[in-house]
Amino acid sequence: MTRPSDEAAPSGPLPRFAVVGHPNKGKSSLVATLARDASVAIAPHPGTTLVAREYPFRIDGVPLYVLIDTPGFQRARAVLAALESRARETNASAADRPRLVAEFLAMPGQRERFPDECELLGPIVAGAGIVYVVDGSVAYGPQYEAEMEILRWTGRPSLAVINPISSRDHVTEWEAALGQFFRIVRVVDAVNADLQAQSRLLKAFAELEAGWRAPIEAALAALERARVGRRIQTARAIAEWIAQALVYDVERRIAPDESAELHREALAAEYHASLARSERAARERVQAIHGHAALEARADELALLEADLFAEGTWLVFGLTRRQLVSAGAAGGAATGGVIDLAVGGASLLLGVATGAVVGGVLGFLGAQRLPELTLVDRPLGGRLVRYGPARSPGFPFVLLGRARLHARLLSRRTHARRDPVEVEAVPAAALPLDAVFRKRLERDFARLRAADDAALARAEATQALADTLQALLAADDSESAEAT
Ligand SMILES: Nc1nc2c(ncn2[C@@H]2O[C@H](COP(=O)(O)OP(=O)(O)OP(=O)(O)O)[C@@H](O)[C@H]2O)c(=O)[nH]1
Ligand SMILES: [Mg+2]
Repeated sequence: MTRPSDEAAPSGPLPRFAVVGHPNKGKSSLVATLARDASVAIAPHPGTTLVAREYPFRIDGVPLYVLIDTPGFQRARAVLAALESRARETNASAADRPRLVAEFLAMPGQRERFPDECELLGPIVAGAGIVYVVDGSVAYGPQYEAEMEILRWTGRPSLAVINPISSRDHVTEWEAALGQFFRIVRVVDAVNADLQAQSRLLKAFAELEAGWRAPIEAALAALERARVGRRIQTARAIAEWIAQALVYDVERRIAPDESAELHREALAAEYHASLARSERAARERVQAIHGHAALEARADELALLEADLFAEGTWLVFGLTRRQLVSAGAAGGAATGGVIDLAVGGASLLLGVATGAVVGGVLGFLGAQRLPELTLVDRPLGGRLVRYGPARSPGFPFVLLGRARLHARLLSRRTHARRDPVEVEAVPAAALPLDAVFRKRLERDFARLRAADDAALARAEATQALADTLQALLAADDSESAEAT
């Protein structure tokens, strides 16, 4: 196990928490969420975790505490019976129980007889705190008592987490039962807990042992700093992408007598494909900022789906679900104009579904007359160019921003326990409001970027101005989502 070598790390041994319980109750999910580690093995079937494994929670490479993922109890009753008979034989008192558990684990042959119990009890006997995870959607039963009793015998500080996997139906019952074994009982959704819920749980961890308070408080502070850092980086990534897209064009040299029109189709295709690629790259950057770099493979599948939708002439319009789109064909041309006006006015944001392939669709629903123009450029030193772009529609950057903002919001809320693809579902316009102040500020930022065009310094400043606006907007989105939970 790596120990902090950095000066910023708290001194003394790191707090360690063994996450234990019955198989398939979300132990690994809780570890992945708290450690912000998407590499933790999670699967729908029991017996996924077979060995105890440490996941240090690190900020800037410095470990602040350690979570230990463990296999579920398999033979709790047999282990408890063995411990009890040993206690009777040796006339042991309650004070002897922690030692009896340690001796039990050390006895030859135990790893073969009780591999799971040895794995999960090992770290506890070695000094870890106990986090006992149960599923609040299934009924409490006495079979759990042997597990809790064994944990009590270790004498280690402990708390219980009720994870409501599919409902909260049995939470009250569990609270009554767990309250007899654990001083602290919390209800936490292991897969969907937001940062506030995670922080509350960490505060409970800090109460388990006096020496753990300071390091956990340091972890909490680091967590908040990291969140702000992610927001700054995300705003910057989106600003750079929009700055690039706003002035993007494609050019081709043509012969003096050639018609520019002949090149329209090829240039438009190149323009759309390139913009789609750069949107994809921007999304990957935002995903990496959130520690979700591995999501890209799954986004590919989505891209295919959307490319098909686009090929059929369907537009993914904000406010319509994918199913509605598929069944209804597409939003009609007339309706589209109306939606665009709303988007430009800021009353509603026009959003496609995730991934870059839809950029073509986005341009599509900006209306034909709003597509980038084809221009003929006579060059001073001779020769002619035909140019496609940049997109001058005032709605264009708002569409790009709306999509990026929704994507960023999904990522900032996404825990590392989730294994489903990112689905930028159609969200009601009201979910991503853009008030008049932000809209005006953004209009100014976009105008500045368009005016700056090739002037490097002006461009850099305008990009930073947009990043500052976006950071404030993302902060507002974050606090709004925190209030909603
Ligand atoms: N919807 C939802 N699913 C959950 C939640 N917690 C766990 N799951 C699902 O339940 C399954 C088991 O989760 P794991 O985290 O692998 O459970 P475990 O306790 O580590 O399981 P073992 O390692 O096999 O003992 C996975 O399919 C999870 O996605 C939850 O809070 N909500
Ligand atoms: Mg597991």
